[in-house]
Amino acid sequence: MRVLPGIALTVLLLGQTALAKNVYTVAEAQVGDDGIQRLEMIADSYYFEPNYLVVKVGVPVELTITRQTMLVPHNFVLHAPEAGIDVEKAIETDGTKIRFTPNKEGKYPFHCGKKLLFFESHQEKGMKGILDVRP
Ligand SMILES: [Cu+2]
Repeated sequence: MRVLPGIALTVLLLGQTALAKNVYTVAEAQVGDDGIQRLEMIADSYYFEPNYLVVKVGVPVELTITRQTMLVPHNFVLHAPEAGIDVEKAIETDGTKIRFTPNKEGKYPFHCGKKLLFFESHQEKGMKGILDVRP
């Protein structure tokens, strides 16, 4: 009977490894009638979904991120001042809106900056993604 907890732990670890793989889910923003391109993203433990966001350069972006976890805090960090983006904001369960206008094409990584004590950071667990600014 003492083997069983070991098996359960192994399955759990395998599950976390699978989540941490670099698998991208792509979402491309659509520009609304008001000239704003909108995207929605979920923040869960420990990933963003979608995690590859495609936006147009020079058009205001409104990104709504919703946290799926009640107890685990998450945030959104994207420092790309060269592209006019410099964001570090806590993500709430009722949806946090992040607004910026990307002014330079390129691929800019974002991540969750949270970390609990001596554990791996959320970013190391797979909580990261790419903002792809296109013409
Ligand atoms: Cu996080």
